[in-house]
Amino acid sequence: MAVHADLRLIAHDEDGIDLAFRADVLRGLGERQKAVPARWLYDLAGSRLFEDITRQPEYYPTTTETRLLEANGAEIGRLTGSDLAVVEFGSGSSNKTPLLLREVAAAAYVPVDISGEFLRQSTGALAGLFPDLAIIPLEADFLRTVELPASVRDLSFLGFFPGSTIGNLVPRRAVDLLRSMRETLGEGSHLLIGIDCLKEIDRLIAAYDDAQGVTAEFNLNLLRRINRELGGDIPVGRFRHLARWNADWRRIEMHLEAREDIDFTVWGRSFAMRRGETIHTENSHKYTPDQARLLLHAAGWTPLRMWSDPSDDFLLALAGATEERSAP
Ligand code: AVJ
Repeated sequence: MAVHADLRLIAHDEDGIDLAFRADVLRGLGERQKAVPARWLYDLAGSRLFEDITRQPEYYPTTTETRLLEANGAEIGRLTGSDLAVVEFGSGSSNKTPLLLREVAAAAYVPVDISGEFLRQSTGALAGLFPDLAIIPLEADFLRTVELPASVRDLSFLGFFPGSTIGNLVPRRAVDLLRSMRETLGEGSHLLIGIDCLKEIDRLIAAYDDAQGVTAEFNLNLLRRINRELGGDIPVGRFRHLARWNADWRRIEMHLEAREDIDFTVWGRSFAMRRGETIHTENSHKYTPDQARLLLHAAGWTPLRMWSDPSDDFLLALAGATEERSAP
């Protein structure tokens, strides 16, 4: 079946500038600890750089999760039943999707991503692989509740949220997001989610500061994007990529550190940074299996089955949106 043409668009003004991007950048650069939300790392160039990261030997999450999907796909298929609409949140390049679609009884596939351009490019290939599947891409910010297309309303929903993207959010927001997914998918639906686990700090740091410098490029690309889309003059070469462990929050943080005192402007506004000062660009929270279970429960998702690799590097959880009963 053909890919739907009518992508829903997010707000752009007449110059094609993403208003939310501009607001987030100007607000974030004005804060004491400068910060830009991680979602803005994923323009077309950033999404491609991220794909490159997943091929770096230090970045274990992608290979580990892929193996878990391959090894347990048949069981996932049995547990999720038939007449499914698979709704993938933050689908990106949809690399892992064929693995899942091969195993579950999907009639429709609804990839939801903030990068419409990337979405269009990657869903084309899937249409070739699964000619009988209805593919309905939605360009949307999945942090909010998404209205699913009317054409899939009679199907059972399986949410797919791989890659440990949930780790980008602080626990409070992670619970908000999982709740809003429950809202989007409804009672009786399932959620298959990948969550990166807490492990030795050295391995975590290496995964976010690879020897090839791909993660550094991915991070620095944000500055290039700001310059290009928001008329900035940030001297990108005077920044360096930092990956650091925040022990209180149990997360890897990515920062862009000024190597010297720097003045720059964005959208006509002036900003100054002292040497050593940073722009915080991403969090990647790490959870133990027990914490992951609690996170799901807190958002109304009942964990049904959890799979992980022998060294517990990564886990894949299948959860159900079951009716909430008040005790006892
Ligand atoms: C796509 C958010 C899961 O946090 O591991 C990888 C993003 N950033 N290397 C992660 C990322 C730097 C990735 N997620």
